[in-house]
Amino acid sequence: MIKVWGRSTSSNVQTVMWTLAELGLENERINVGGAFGGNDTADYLAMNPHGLIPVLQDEPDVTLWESTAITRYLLAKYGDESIYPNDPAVRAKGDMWADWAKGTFAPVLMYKVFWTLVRTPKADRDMAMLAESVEQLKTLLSNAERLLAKQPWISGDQLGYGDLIFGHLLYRYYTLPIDRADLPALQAYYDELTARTAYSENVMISYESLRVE
Ligand SMILES: N[C@@H](CCC(=O)N[C@@H](CS)C(=O)NCC(=O)O)C(=O)O
Repeated sequence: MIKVWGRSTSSNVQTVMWTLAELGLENERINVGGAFGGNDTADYLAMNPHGLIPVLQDEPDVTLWESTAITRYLLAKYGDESIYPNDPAVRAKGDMWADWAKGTFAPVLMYKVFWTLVRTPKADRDMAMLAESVEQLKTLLSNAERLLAKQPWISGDQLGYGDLIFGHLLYRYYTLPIDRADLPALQAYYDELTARTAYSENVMISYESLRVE
């Protein structure tokens, strides 16, 4: 059976768990990382030399780290044409937004806004950087808004790789106490995501246990 190593509160673990659920793949998740620890043992480092979560093991001998690489592996091995198109030009449309989500949007949302509001003691918060980052999110998401006004999913006509890498971040975006731009297509897209059991069960997970006051 497929095994995932990583705590459920990790957004990178959530990408993998959501993908597994969309593909209907049975799996076992082992709590590792954060308060659970266990990601600095020799056995764990043999699976991921960086000591980070998630790690995915698929029988007989596939061991992978990096959530995006894991997601692509799962889609390529177990997905069909609708979730991971064979046509390179069609696939690349979802890839572009996935790379943008991971490389441009997530660093601002996760490392600046989420980290400041949830994982930094109040006394140490850089409020000027936070305000600037919240404004930056409005600009970044207005680009996603224009796409979603034209098509139902980030990847195109069907939920795909771009959605899995971008969409899981929206739970944190919409639940953090920040000022948000009025983006109706993005809001409708998020509503569609939250109506999916695969998303609600694997992504909409409280991050209160990570909070530092
Ligand atoms: N680029 C990596 C990032 C992995 C990463 O930074 N994981 C965090 C959790 S989201 C981690 O392992 N933190 C240490 C811990 O939880 O103990 C990926 O996408 O998988």
